Amino acid sequence: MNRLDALTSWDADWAGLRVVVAGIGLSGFSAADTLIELGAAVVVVDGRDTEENRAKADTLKIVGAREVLLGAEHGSALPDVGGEPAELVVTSPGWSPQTPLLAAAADAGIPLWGDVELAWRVRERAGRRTAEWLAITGTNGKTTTVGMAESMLQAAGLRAIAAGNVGTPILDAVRDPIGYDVIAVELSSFQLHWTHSMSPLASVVLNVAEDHVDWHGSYAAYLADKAKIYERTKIACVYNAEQRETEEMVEAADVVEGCRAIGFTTGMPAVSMVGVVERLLVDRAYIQERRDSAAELASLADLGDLAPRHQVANALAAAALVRAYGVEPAAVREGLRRFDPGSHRIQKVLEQAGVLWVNDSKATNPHAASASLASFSSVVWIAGGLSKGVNYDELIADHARRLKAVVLIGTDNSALLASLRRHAPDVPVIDVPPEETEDRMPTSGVPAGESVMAAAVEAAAGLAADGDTVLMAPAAASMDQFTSYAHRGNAFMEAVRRFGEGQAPSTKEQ
Ligand code: UMA
Repeated sequence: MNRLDALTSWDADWAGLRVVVAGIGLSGFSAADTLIELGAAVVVVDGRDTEENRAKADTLKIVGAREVLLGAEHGSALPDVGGEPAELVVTSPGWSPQTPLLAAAADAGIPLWGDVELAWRVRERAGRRTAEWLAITGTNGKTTTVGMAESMLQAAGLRAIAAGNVGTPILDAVRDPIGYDVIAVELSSFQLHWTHSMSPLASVVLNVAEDHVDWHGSYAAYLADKAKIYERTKIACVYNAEQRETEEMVEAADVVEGCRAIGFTTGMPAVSMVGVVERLLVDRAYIQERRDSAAELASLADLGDLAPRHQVANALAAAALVRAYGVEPAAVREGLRRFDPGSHRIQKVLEQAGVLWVNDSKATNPHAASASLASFSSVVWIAGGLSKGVNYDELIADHARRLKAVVLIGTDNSALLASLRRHAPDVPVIDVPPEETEDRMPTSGVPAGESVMAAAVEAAAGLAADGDTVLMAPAAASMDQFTSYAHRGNAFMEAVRRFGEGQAPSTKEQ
């Protein structure tokens, strides 16, 4: 038997296991720290030798890391651990399988896990409660749905937390000294790629659309990684009844015997689904009399005044997951009422001179941008960024009629521009030049996103008139000019506020 096969609890024999941890970001740091605590021999590698990474490296060395290797030169080969070959590599999700170090490990037959695999294996620990996992993935809506599930679980009086891709590394949740009853785990396709033995209580793929093609190599490979979430599910595989691909994933999954397929729909639910009837969110899945009745969970009003359709879908998916754990309808409603959708998602920033300014920095792919473009009729659209190899034709063709003008940001917006030329040739496009950003990034290490966004807002202001919406929903990731989508959203909101203040006196005079 392989030594790793026996490593299925915190109390297993991890001592001396030779592990290379790839990455010293959020997940890499938590993985290295955990493995050191378990007594493993750990070498950490990160391609960036920054002040922040050096500080983290010092901490890990103090607690007992064998070595921390920082700098681009270390990413190309797999290091030994204490002069001997590694027995395991634990990688951060951002590292693509093609990265030379990971490819070398795969070639040498060394097992590759992500932090989620490690977390799953150490979640049982003598004397501590073991949390059940509700696993959530999807191209869009993951963060909202884990937040809603967390809120519902807490409203039911359970000790629960949202963790994983949402921001709190899953290993931090698993190592919590008090422990949790349930963890709502947000999983990206990257994390799922490196997860092999997880067996969640319930799981969901909210929706699928093209994203992260560059990392996975193809859309089919991306879908295959998403589908892994359903494997070994114990109670409920939740699928999107309006997207057949997700149901097919459930059908193909190897689940624990007795596990059910539960659909969610924003329309009338069939048996074994949750859905909407006369403005009520209802359950026809978990009640005994589901053949001929439905239980009320909440009303659309509990989601706030203007909940768009995808938000209703997310609420239903979250409800289907927590109901699998046995959460009562009253807690589903209370959880939705308490839930704060957070910022950067179709967030109103300013309404001035008849122009509505909206921040949807969270729209990091065409699917998400499509949902927000669909909410407005005449749009000055701020878009562009890291496109991740996706195709924009469908998005532009679907929404060309709403576009009054487009302001492009991003260091390479050629894909977006080409689609605009093909499907919206009459829509004026203003390109915010990236040069200023490129000048400043390498030297200062701080993206000059603020100046790019200020220029974009200024350009949009010149194009928008009474009745228009200026929508910043980039359909691309942010990391070419910003540190994160939150940074991009904050830069937009700040620029809009400054613009609004500048305009305010003249507006009043009119
Ligand atoms: N690095 C390299 N070489 C590489 C890639 C990265 O050395 O080829 C190093 C970087 O220098 C950095 C570290 O690896 O120091 C970063 O690792 P990472 O990119 O995997 O990021 P973490 O800080 O570990 O954060 C990750 C998730 N990031 C990604 O998947 C890109 C976070 O999701 C998550 O919150 C966190 O783990 C905790 O679980 C963020 C994200 O953008 C929000 N996710 C993507 C998305 O939602 O679309 C998938």
